[in-house]
Amino acid sequence: MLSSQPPSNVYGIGIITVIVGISVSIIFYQMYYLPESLAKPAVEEHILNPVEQTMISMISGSANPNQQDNFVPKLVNIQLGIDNHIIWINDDDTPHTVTPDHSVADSYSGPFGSSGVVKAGETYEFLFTEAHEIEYHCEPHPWMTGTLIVTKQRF
Ligand SMILES: [Cu+2]
Repeated sequence: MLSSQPPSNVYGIGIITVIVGISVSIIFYQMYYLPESLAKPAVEEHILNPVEQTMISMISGSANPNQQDNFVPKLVNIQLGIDNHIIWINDDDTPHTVTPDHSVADSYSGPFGSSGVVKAGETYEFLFTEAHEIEYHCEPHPWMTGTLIVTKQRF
């Protein structure tokens, strides 16, 4: 009778394998899958890939406090799903920043503002996925200011 059954340690190895397998699955789910799915909210495809880009130029001479224009256009109305991908381009010969007056974050794209300076000829990009009203400036040249008003698409 006994000889027809596999030795009991085969069952032991089988059970341990199953337990290890389940444990690894649970750990993977908690450490990788859950944070990934919680980190970024679901955003509609047309907001992630808007039809247009909005360009804002830091025009030549922006570092001069006597010059009236710097961020051009200064006030920008943005509609989600239309032109909510914003690109600042430094057309000046001096490094500038895009810095919010009060720190603000988009729940999909994260904190708003250039992490350092935007050098001459370089760009800073940001994708807005929710409504915001943001006043921003340039850190080294605080007279350089701009306003963004991001709203939901109007039909
Ligand atoms: Cu500046």
